[in-house]
Amino acid sequence: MAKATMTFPPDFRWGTATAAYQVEGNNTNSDWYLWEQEEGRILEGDKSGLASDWWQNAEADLDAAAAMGNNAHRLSLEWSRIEPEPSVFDNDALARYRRILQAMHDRGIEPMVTLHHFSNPIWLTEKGDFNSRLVVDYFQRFTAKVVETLGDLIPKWVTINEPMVYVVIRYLVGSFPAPQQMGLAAAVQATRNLLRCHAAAYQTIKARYPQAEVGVAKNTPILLPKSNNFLGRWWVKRANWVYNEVWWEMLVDGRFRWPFGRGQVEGLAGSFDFIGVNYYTRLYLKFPPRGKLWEDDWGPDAVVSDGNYGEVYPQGLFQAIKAVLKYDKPIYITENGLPDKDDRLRPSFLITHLREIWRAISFCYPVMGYYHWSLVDNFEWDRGWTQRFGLIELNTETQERKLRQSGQLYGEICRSGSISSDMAQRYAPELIKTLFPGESPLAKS
Ligand code: IFM
Repeated sequence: MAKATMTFPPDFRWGTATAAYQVEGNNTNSDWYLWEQEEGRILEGDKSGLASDWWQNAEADLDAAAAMGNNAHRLSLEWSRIEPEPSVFDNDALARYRRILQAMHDRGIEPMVTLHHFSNPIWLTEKGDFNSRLVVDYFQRFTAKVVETLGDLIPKWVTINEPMVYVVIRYLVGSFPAPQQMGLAAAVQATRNLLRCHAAAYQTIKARYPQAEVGVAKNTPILLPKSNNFLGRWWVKRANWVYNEVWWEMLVDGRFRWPFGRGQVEGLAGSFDFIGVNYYTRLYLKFPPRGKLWEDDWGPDAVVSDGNYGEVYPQGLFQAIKAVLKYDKPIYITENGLPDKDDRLRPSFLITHLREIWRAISFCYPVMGYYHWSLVDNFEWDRGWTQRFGLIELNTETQERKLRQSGQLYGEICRSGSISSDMAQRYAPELIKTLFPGESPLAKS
């Protein structure tokens, strides 16, 4: 009997994603570096150190990505490395990024470049970072430099990574490097300036490279009420608007309204060519929230990843895709993954989440690519090295690598552009009964 196969379009982007601070190592001019030195900021006192040593040898992991059949990778540029002092640009750093981008092209890997992924130059935080309007000119100047020196190698751009995560964790929760001001007013101001930065970067890139595709990678959790009553549902609807929806609405019409405040943002209307969806999990919200933004007991039946990071909920990816269809833009899954040191869940996670994308594509939803978070274990911000997201396992002491089983599976998927029941049988046999019922050993032939 022919094996059942879910086939993806031939031009589908099969990728992985990383961020500069998390993989490069020794980013000593970043606000995260200072934060790491403070006691109690990073779980178990971990330090990023050499991280995954990309500054010296990104090429080794790019070789592994190419061997896996990847044709795309999302990486970020470290602003604090490129511009360690205001308007002083490091040409050696730019040259190194050029070599990394070229190495990707040489391996048939299309770069998607993120300009801001959580980390800032220390000098920027001293000037008030995203609370200060000055940041817009600084970010525009940084973007212009990148466009001028590296733009010819960058077909796809993400201006800002997970703006709402950044605002909530940095300005309200406080487990990211503390800005000079925290609290709601600071968060609103930072959001407005992030939008201005995005708009300035979008216009700067497009002025020089009109064909470049520019978007934002937006973290998109599925939000549900802890108690399914009127107030619970009302609260989730509000939270969903504030956290998930209004960002894209503001990019459509250019009008600021997060979660209140008014006014047009220059250059913002229509400033996105694609939607980047970062999807990890679903979250339950309680009303009233009582100091906790979301609940972290996922329920007795939930499958939960390492460190109670989140529930494995593949259907949420389909829901997240569906929620952004109304913007009528190409969609990239710019991040999706889980911390799973022993690779206990990742093989089935990959199959079940990619199946949701396959389902979306079969409904003609415009999902153009998938960037798994992450290619290699990397420094997971305030959770340090305690959470391992890589398809490649990293020994931080020796920098030795080992492809996890899930990496082998992802390789088979990327190289064939498909998921077959045979792969499920070998890597996640527990899925056969539900995903390929006709091929269960118990089914009659
Ligand atoms: O590691 C992070 C990444 O920097 C942003 N999105 C979520 C990932 C996993 O937590």
